Amino acid sequence: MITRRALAVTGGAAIAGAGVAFAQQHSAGAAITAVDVHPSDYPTVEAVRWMGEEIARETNGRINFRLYPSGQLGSETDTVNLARFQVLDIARVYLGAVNNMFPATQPLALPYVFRDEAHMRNVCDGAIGREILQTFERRGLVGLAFYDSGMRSIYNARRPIHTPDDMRGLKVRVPRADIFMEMLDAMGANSTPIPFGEVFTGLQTHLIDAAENNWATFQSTRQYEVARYWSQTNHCCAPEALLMSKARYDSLTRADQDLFRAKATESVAVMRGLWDQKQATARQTVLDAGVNFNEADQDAFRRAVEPMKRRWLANADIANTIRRIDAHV
Ligand code: BDP
Repeated sequence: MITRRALAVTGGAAIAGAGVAFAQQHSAGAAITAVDVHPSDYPTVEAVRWMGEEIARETNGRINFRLYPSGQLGSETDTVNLARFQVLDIARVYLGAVNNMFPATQPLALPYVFRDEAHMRNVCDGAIGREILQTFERRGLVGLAFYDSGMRSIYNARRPIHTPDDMRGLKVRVPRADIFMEMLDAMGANSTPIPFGEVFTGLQTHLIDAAENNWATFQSTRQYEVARYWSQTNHCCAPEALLMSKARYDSLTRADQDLFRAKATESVAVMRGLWDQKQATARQTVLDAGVNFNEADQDAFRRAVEPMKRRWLANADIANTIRRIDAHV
């Protein structure tokens, strides 16, 4: 059993040390290690579990998945690196965690890029999605699929947010990515990048006042118990990424590689079915628990982030992808 302590990954040296410890156990079997920060019953974890069961069935048990949910093996940034160096095999992470390292993912994380969730799904399923997934191979990963992450909105422990003016002085937790920091700063807040696993305590101890995420995460982390105001901004619809260690992928036979790709692609539909249910039930649970809900002035938020968006669009590659996304059904 790999413990969180054994993999206490806080920096390069620690990652290397953890890598040795993990690789020793890892080499013993043909198990595929898959990690996620979410708990066992979250749609992303369920979808990877489904993928593993399918692959075990198709290979008559020759390949099995071992899941490490709930961030047991570290933060998303850590696990992306652990996968790159084949210490673990599959990391399901939010796009924010890879945004700085893989610039091709940046257009998907900019604010107000997708018209709605259907638009995001279509873009991810099409040529744009495929091209972006391919770029992970430049740095030791194979991009297997994009999963849904819904629309993100802002929640906080102090007051309803209607316009960016209401954001003044709020310390808002963001994923550690330049786009997210600039986005929340442009909305008038003080962006504070801290790891996902520390958000609940951060809100509880008032280290931060607010965070931004989707309904499913707000509910499953119980952050709604400490942040009682949800303000619907729908500012970001970046997807989740399902990534595999390229070294591990390359070590598979051609037939197994095809099987992994096929089952990962099929798992997207499984994930989306679970996701639609989870979003609806999570929202209801949170509202039933008395969280104050309000629609924010989304036009005001769009205007606030326009200058920061324009700066990113000065990059010709990003501008080109955004044009293609706009024109996409
Ligand atoms: C959630 C993603 C999770 C991220 C988290 C975050 O599913 O992978 O770690 O957001 O904000 O929606 O860091």
